[in-house]
Amino acid sequence: MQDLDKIRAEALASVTAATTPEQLDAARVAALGKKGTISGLMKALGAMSPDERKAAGATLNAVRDEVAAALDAAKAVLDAKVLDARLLRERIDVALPARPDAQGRIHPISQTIEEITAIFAQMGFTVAEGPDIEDDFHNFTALNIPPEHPARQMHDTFYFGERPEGGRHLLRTHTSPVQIRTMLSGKPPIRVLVPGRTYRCDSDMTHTPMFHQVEGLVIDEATHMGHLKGCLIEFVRAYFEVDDVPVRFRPSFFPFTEPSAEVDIGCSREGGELKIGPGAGWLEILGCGMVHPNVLRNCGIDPDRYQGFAFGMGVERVAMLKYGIPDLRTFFDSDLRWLKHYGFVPLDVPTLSGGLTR
Ligand code: 2U9
Repeated sequence: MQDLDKIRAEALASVTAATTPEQLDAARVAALGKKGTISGLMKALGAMSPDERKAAGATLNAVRDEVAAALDAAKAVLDAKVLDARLLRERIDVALPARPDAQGRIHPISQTIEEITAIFAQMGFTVAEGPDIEDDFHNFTALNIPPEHPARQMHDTFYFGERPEGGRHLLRTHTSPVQIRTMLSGKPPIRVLVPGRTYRCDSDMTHTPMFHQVEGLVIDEATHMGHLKGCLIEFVRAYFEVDDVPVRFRPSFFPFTEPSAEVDIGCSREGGELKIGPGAGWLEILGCGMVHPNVLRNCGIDPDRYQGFAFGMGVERVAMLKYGIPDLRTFFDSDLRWLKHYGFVPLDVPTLSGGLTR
């Protein structure tokens, strides 16, 4: 028992001396671990007579419990210390402004899509998205653009290689395949807005191989050209934030709409500065029309019961007009100075009530 007193004293001393979780763990292993001092005495009990073992065993158990309790108490104290130090180290001032040195801005393309979406959401449209890689059916055939139609050449399509089962995938040349998918998978009434990337093999001052479109589609039993005009006039006023902006619908042609129109808005160019609103000039900003009966039929919708309208616009174009961005290609230069000039502060999300542009 001389031994036990010494072992007990040493174990308790090393528990008291431990100032880190690692030292405390070492003290635990040294006393209570498999090869620890107290565990060693426990093993020795086996060699004793039953009476000796009973007495020594009780004392030994008491010492083991005492050391274990001391270890637990010291661990609680050390854990609390470690936590305090960590909380102090990781302290943040929640009253500070968010990321004061943030370099990035919301890209004008993202901002413009948000603004357009906010306006049409107010009118009851929901947003639909689809794949960038499409097939011939969804990008052309279903849209009343048959195989030899000149529109296929006009679209300057990026094609992938021939598939073993025939046919080639392509990068969608407009977001219209998403409306096709919407009509194929659901039933009217339909009111969807489709923003997204589109691709055409074309690159010059006014074209980039990748650009963005927002298209819309409305299908119901009694939807007519008056709804189309009202909807787009309302959009133009809200988007350009000009109440008296003149809007004109000019007859046009698209294979997927009949009749079709292009939408111009009024502008003035006084002193070389372009201003949207009443004036002598016109700017084309949208294409639209009543959905062609063939397109409805291709999507399993009965054109004798349903009709609807569709429209499409280039996001870069309407962003350039609204924000006075002169050069299309700068959108995709990833130039931080450009982004600081034309970009938008994060968290200033456009809403119709809070203002589109702040
Ligand atoms: C379906 C049926 C009809 C979408 C439309 C236009 C007119 C249009 C251009 C604007 C500038 C493309 O980015 S741009 O070059 N778009 O003029 N888009 S009607 O018509 C549809 C779409 C889907 C099922």
